[in-house]
Amino acid sequence: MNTRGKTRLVLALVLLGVALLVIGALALQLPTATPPQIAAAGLYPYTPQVRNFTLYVRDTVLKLPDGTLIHAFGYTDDLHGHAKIPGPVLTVTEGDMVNLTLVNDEDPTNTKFNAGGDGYALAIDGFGLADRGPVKMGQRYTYHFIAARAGTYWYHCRVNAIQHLQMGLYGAFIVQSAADASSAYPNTPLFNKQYTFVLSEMDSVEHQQEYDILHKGGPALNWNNYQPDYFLMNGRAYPDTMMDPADSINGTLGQTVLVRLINAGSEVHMMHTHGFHFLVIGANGRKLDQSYYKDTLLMEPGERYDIILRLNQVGRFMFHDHIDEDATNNGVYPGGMITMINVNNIDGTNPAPMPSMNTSGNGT
Ligand SMILES: [Cu+2]
Repeated sequence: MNTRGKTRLVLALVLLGVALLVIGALALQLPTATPPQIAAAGLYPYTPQVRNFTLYVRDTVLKLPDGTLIHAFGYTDDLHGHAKIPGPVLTVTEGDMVNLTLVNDEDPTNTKFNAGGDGYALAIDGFGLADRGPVKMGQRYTYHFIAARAGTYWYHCRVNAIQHLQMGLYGAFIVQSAADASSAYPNTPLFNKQYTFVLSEMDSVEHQQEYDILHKGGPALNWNNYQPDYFLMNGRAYPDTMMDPADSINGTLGQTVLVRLINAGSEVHMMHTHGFHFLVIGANGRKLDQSYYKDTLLMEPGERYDIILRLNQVGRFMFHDHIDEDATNNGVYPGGMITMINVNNIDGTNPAPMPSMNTSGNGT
């Protein structure tokens, strides 16, 4: 082969290589199967749906029960809204094809805390989302994936994670069982109601320092000095956990309740029920081979547990983190990770008064 021939061959090989790279990149963008294909394959006793979600990153200010304000940022599904901390609960059914779009745009809220400079990227623990890399300012990216297995998952940012998770970039991702939406997994107890509790903590001093650095300049904050002083269930500290019925367990005698617990914080939490032992049926997005009873459950950062409560007695019972400092607001008890299990009679009455926290209510 003469020199020109060799040059042509090299050029052709380079072009072929580029073409393969492009095809490969496109293939990575595509879901592995479409819902009709999944349905045809008979993998799920359910016709999978296409589920579209969009998450924007926005500022917010958390107001704690003692009046402390914490600057934070997190996700919202509302283009013009403030962040929700935790982010919106995204619920799908096993087999669904999910299009989850992450948008990094100008925040219409006026505090401009989330500058968006480093970009954002989503991870869902338990799913291998395509590693898109940071979604930079002005960009959006849609993650495509099949919600292949029922379970309790969470999504969070994986760019500058130590700062971004502290700020509030996390939320619950729930995959309901395709076999029966009223059980978490095949052959686990049927439930009448389900709750999701996202646990996290915040260091109000470091949040203020981060906010000041952003607006006035200064050296980068060392988040390893993290000393949380507020402890949150679904973004609220007691007694604000009493404000929204979704943040406490409210049922009727005889009902069975599924509680999905997600530790989105950086510290361990020790969730404890008064009055009940609960059945642990799932951990970290999987059904346990052997369920077991507990009344105090250690949850390490990132862990999820699915627990079943059988409401077999009427009353009001505390449900709280048994690490006592986590049941405070800036060191003052009661606060933080405390909520209630309210079990009414079938006629809706409940003879039990709201317990005095200082005597721990209906026993410990
Ligand atoms: Cu207690």
